[in-house]
Amino acid sequence: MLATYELTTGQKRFIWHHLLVAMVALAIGTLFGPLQAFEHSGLDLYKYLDPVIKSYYQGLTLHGVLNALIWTTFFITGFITLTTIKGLNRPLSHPKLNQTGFWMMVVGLLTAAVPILLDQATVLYTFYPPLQASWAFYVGLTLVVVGSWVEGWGFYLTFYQWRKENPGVRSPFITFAGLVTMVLWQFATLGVAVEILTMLLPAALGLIEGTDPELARTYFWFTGHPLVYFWLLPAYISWYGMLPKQAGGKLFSDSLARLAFWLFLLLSVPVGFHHQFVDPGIPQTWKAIHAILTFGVFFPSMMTAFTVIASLEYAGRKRGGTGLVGWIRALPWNDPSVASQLLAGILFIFGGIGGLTNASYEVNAVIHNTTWVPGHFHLTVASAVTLSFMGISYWLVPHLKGKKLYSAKLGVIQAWTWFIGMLIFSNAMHVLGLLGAPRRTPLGEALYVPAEWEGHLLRVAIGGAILFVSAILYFWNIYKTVRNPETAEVEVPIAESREDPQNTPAWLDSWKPWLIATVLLIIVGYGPQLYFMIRDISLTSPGLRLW
Ligand code: HAS
Ligand code: CU
Repeated sequence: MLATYELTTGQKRFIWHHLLVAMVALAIGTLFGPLQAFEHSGLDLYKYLDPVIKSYYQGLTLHGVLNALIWTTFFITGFITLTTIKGLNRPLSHPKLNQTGFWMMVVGLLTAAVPILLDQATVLYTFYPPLQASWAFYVGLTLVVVGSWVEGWGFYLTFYQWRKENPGVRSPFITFAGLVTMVLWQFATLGVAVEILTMLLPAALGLIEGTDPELARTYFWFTGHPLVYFWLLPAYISWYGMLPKQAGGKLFSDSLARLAFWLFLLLSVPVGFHHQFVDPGIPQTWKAIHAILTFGVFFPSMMTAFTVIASLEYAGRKRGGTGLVGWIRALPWNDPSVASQLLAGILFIFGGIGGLTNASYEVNAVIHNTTWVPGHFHLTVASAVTLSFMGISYWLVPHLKGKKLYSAKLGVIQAWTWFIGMLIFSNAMHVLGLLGAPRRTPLGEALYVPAEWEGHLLRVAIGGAILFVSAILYFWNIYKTVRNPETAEVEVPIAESREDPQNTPAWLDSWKPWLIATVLLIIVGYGPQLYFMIRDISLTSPGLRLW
């Protein structure tokens, strides 16, 4: 189906507001990245920020919450608004509902921001009970999540309306994939919703004596793992559904693309115990089951690597590239959106290999709670995801604002500096992890660190500094684009599939069996263990403020 529907000014403004909040969050959140990196190398700039920012941990909380939770959630809901409207060729069926959801998210963000800035919520983005933040932090984050659900319901209703009018027609891929992402998120966030509403918030309000940290962690990682796919899948929507068009080719296989999305929905929840391999309260059998399922959810990413690279090869050869690698050179590397996403994909190959390492029980024991883990997630959420989102914004911001991108060249330089900075940073973090350096620790404070760490700690700082320069280039380019006097009509790039999507088997475009299977697998994967933990709950760990 051709995307003939043009977004109205109001719709563009609505999506832009999502992006604006996302980018402001990223801009503030990234400020703390280099501060942490420099701290590791012994240069503590935090002391100059006192009394505004009181500690390394307050900075780390801001960094994690703003970058991992806020930048992603706002960007993604905005992006899925676009893929819903553009794919279905129609406006949102209940725009007021979506607007309500958005404003709930904004109010939630502000509510959570106050205690974080006042140093009343220095509990990092994973909450870590029995650490206890101000109630406003939990209320605020709950509102962000519920607001995003409300936006999701708006997408479902729009899709439902389209489906009624178009029985038997394959749903457009970008819309389909956006909806799967939203459904995945709504399943995923049930864990953290229960954690906050039954434990953290009542404890923060003094209604209950304390929390049960083991159960709280289990709820958290119920959400925490699929959360990473909520971040990743919008990048995949672009890699499958847009990048091939930008590169001058077509999507290699519509069926494979849909199958990958279904497998993410099916498998991404019941794997959370791979974050709890060292938790004493989880029986070995359940750890083993989740480890096996983790290897299962690795497959749709392998399928993605295959399908996206095949689509790119098709594009590269069409552009005249020959030989084993000639097609790679023939890709439009001078397009900042394409370059960002290709480089994000390359970094993700290493992030994925690290993920598989983490998932292996024995090796996890070596790297758990070391700097290896932030090394891993900077290649994934901060590269595959964030660099792709930056790449998307190089066409999306011009599209929404009707402006010409200020500088394509600067965008390409930005993508490469992110790539190089991240290679240095994450490699150093991985190596340090293998050498035993703990994560979430102001290493610069340590009186003695092993001599063999020192060179790597310096590389952490160098990588962090390059990333900081890259972030400034990004925001400068976006700022100048928004203010650009030169206008331009920039299209949403939507890739055609090599085959007619109508030939994609109907079971790959049918929600019911996949939703039922997902619910069943969650019940099997979490039900028994949650049952025992809830039966034996002891809300006795008093809330702690260690900062
Ligand atoms: Fe992870 C910890 C396992 C993927 C994020 N992960 C984390 C944490 C975060 C995170 C934030 O099993 C830390 C949480 C905390 O604070 O404690 N992760 C995995 C596995 C995968 C994986 C098996 N993680 C991600 C993604 C993330 C993310 C994606 C964010 C977006 N992770 C773990 C485990 C832990 C963990 C354990 C706990 C560690 C511990 O002990 O605490 C897999 O899904 C990865 C599969 C990926 C691949 C790569 C495929 C490659 C592709 C690129 C193709 C290339 C292209 C470019 C298109 C198999 C698709 C072509 C270019 C040309 C030029 C041609
Ligand atoms: Cu995980």
